[in-house]
Amino acid sequence: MLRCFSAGESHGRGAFCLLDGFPAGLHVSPDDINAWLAERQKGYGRGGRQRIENDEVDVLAGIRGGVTLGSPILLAVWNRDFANWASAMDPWTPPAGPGAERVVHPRPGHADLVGALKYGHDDCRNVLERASARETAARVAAGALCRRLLAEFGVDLAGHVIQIGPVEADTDSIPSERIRALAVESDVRCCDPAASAAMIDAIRQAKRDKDALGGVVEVRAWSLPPGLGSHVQWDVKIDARIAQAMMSIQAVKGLEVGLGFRGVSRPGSRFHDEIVYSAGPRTGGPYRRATNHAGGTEGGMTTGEELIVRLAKKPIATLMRPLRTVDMDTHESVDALRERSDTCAVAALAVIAECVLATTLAEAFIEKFGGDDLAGMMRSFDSYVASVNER
Ligand code: EPS
Repeated sequence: MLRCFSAGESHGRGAFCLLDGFPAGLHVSPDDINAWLAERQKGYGRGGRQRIENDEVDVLAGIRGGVTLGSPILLAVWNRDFANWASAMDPWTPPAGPGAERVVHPRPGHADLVGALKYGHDDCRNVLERASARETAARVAAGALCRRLLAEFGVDLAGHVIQIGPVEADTDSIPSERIRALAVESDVRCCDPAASAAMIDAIRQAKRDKDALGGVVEVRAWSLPPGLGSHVQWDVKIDARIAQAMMSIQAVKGLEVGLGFRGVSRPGSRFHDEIVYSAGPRTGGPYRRATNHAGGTEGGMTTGEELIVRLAKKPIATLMRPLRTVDMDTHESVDALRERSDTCAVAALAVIAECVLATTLAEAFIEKFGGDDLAGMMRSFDSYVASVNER
């Protein structure tokens, strides 16, 4: 069973990830992980923090000589900014120096207030440090390993931005294999150049207005076998697991699989995907769908068609023109804490979502094909795909 947990405070020593249950025998290089850490840091609209950080993975356990051992993999992405916060974040001595003052003006839209109430903190920093989206560096590192694993089975994924603020791109007709190449051309990871330019203008305007923008990201995964996940119990359904993983990404407020909300106005006859037969062999098997409105899942299992998921991200909640909040000491109405922040991080979400989806799919692969070692998984996968193609 693959399990993935992170640890780390935004301005603490680093972002850490423990990946337990990852199979032995996968050859990996530092660049397999660092390339995705670098992609996550890109994107027009990020704040000053990204000029401080230069994320690289440090493997603390579980990989030897460039090969995974089957033992827990512990990954660290050290925070360069920790040097500026060392005394404020020191584990043993009470906070001192820059950043040490108590945060008692919780920011609307953040975890600050509820976290302080729930955990009994009288300094919201004890909450916001962990709630920060810096944590996604750790999950991207783990997801990068998972996507390396999936690549052994021919599975690939691509995430891209389809909306920032009011600006929408039309990318439905772009084949998945082209998405990555087109998205990396754009400073906001959008495949449509005209929309990309308008998105950058919108972010620039939001920054001038001391405001923030959210958006919509789409992730596609392809060359999947049918039957990842299961219909038999609610907690093993693949779409439910994807939804939990995706909704756990900071600031994500909505999720769609396939047509999702956009499909409800259609009658069933124009929603459901007709089944056709097309002799393989093919990883997805010989039974195809004439359309893919379902987005690659039926009954909580992958169908073998492309998996298509969309995520809605709310605007960043730290505003340079702060909203009103309450001073938790005096109960007076005051401006929220104004911290250095990003104007828009939707482009980063495209990379994060890709890596988080890879982790969920790797978990389902390991469950279906056995997770001790890659060679064993491969035998089981080959025999399953062969049997599906004979049906
Ligand atoms: C974040 C606030 C900003 C972001 C940070 C997430 O950090 P800071 O408060 O240090 O300026 O830059 O994201 C990252 C550091 C990152 O690597 O993605 C927040 O409050 O969520």
